[in-house]
Amino acid sequence: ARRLSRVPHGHPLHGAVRDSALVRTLCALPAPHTPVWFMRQAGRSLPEYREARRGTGMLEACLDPALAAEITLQPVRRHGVDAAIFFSDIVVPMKLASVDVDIVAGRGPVLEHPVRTAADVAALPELPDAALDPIREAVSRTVAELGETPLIGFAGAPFTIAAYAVEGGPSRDHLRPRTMMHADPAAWDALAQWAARTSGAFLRAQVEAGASAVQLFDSWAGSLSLADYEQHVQAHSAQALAAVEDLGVPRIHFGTGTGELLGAMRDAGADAVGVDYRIPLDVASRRLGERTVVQGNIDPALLGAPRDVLHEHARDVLRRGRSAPGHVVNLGHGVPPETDPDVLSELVTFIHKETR
Ligand code: 1CP
Repeated sequence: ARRLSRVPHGHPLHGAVRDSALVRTLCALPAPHTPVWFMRQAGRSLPEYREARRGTGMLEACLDPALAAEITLQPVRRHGVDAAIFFSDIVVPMKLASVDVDIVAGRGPVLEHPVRTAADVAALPELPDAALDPIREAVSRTVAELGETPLIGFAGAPFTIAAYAVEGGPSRDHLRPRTMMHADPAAWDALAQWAARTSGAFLRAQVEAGASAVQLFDSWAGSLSLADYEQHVQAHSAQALAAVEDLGVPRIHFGTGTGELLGAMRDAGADAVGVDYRIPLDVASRRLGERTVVQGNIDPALLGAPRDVLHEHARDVLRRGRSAPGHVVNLGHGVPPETDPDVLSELVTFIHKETR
């Protein structure tokens, strides 16, 4: 809570958003109910999203401030979640830096020229500050509509960004970036530093324009050993998170398969750590210690189970979450595209009823 005093004058976090369940919980303060939001809540599971996106490419949609704001607001209106997450993508700052990246429907981010050598890394373009203007405008428009509901800004962590840059697209084991760390550590460091600067600037633009919390997504960090994480990744993630430290907003750090990395992810500079569905929250909280808030970790697979089975699972998640100094309910990973939106709305009501 002390950190909140650093939030700039005029920022929405000084108003009603400060008393929201999300912000209070992230600050380990008592809240009126347990807050809930869903990773990938803005996206393919909503018919109004598919309608809004019709005929518009993914990156084009991200760079259209009115459309990005509308898509960000859709799940808040429909589900009554306790936070909006800004509609964008982890590769948007790369695109704004003029890297040849596209998001291919049904596949994900693809680079025309993968970044494989020290020379490729040295040739990466810097992100000009003015290129972030469409992001600032989309965030301002969103926050103006959200009122008391906080907006979470986000960025990709350096390893996850580098995983796409080096592979040139989605991959399973992220072998190429993990090889680069050992084969050419200097090139790896330069690439991770570039990613940290670029993601850091993207985070900062969102907070300055009105986001009241941030989440750093290191979705693929779980493919790393703890030793590799500590030696080749942690300092770069810390640098990305440090880009918003002076702005005082709470910071969430998330990855999947990161049971062994939780303490190291906390130490990169997070107030809250996102936990996937593979380890129970009480176990995660024991690893994280008494000062770190946890976020998670309803198994997305259970969204397709009968309601009483989902409710029993959600009760168990709530029970285990009580061992942490604060608990933000989320899924263990993103909303599956085929999810029935009514299941999400009903789950929000259930979490609020159980915890009020
Ligand atoms: O609702 C929200 O969560 C906000 C929007 C959002 C966020 C936070 C999108 C929209 N992408 C992201 C982050 C993101 N992008 C992550 C981290 C979160 C996670 O682990 O899920 C990652 C890994 C990406 C990369 C990416 N972009 C993928 C994954 C590919 C892979 O390696 O498996 C995909 C499919 C995309 C495209 C994308 N981003 C977002 C949407 C709605 C889509 C689908 C676009 C479409 O085809 O219509």
